[in-house]
Amino acid sequence: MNKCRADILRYRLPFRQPLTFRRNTLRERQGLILRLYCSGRYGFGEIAPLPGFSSESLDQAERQLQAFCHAVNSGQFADKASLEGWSLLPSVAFGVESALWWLQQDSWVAAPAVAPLLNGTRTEILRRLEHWQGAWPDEFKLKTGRSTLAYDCDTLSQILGIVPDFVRIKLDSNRQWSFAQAVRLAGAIDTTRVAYIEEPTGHSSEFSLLFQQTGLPFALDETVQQPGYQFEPMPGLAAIVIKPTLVGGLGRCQQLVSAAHAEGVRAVFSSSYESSIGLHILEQLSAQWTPGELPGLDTATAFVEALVDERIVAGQSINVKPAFIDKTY
Ligand code: OSB
Ligand code: MG
Repeated sequence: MNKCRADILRYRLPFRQPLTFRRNTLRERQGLILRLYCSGRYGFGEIAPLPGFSSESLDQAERQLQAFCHAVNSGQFADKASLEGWSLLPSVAFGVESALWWLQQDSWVAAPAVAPLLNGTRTEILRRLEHWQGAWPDEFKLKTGRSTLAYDCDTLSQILGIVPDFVRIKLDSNRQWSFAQAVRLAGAIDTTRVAYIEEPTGHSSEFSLLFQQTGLPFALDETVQQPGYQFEPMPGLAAIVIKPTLVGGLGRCQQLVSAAHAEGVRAVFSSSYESSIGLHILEQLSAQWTPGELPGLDTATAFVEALVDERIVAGQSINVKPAFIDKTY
């Protein structure tokens, strides 16, 4: 890595509508793009801690990324092994490791199909499904736990009345229900049409009990993003959701994928509302490491515009739209 250069671009990307991530309402997403240039090739990474979900702030991540860039630019960064002593923050580990991984990629595989997010009001969701054009995806994702239980059950059954029989729904409660509410939800819906429910109640120790009592399979999301999480099979565990910006480095993500697959559990990559550069990396990781899986990457439409319009070519540089550049250094 002797002749490498590293620089940073800080972006601000407005959302179409303000989004709330656990008590944090955001009008725009802010993040950093790391650009590495080594032996005539470019590699990119994205570092964008998500307020409410990431433990580190953007400023903390920026300081650590600047130290990394300084090490690269002053020739003190020999190779990937030099990262060992760094104890990088999760978002920085993801950004740095993916930029190094990007440098090794000669071409891209086809982008995966994603599980479309059913967001907006119930009327908007149903109208969208009634006018669905073309092929149906195997799975959709629906957030629950934001309204009453009865309302959520009703929305789900109306959705199931429109989509073909083979389509299954991923539910996501973000730990909103009590155990008793989750049992009632499972009793009121056709659980065979539900692929799984992410984090149904406040305590992950309850999820298997919920499955044993109701047959409703679950997925771990928030649990997986916690620092010390170690994969272990659990009764009813259908999938682990991997958000690399929150989990950290690619090595750790790959270990989680292998550990889950070894036990026949799905591993599903999911976004933390990264820009189109981060999303491109997540699509590639999903297509390459979990082929055939429908990742949770239907988040690009949350933004007014994409950070990048042009096709992303392996090894080549990327023109970020100037309107969204806060600063470069
Ligand atoms: O609850 O899964 C979540 C994005 C950021 C933070 C939390 C979540 C999400 C998503 C991403 O839902 C989209 C998806 O997984 O389909
Ligand atoms: Mg989730």
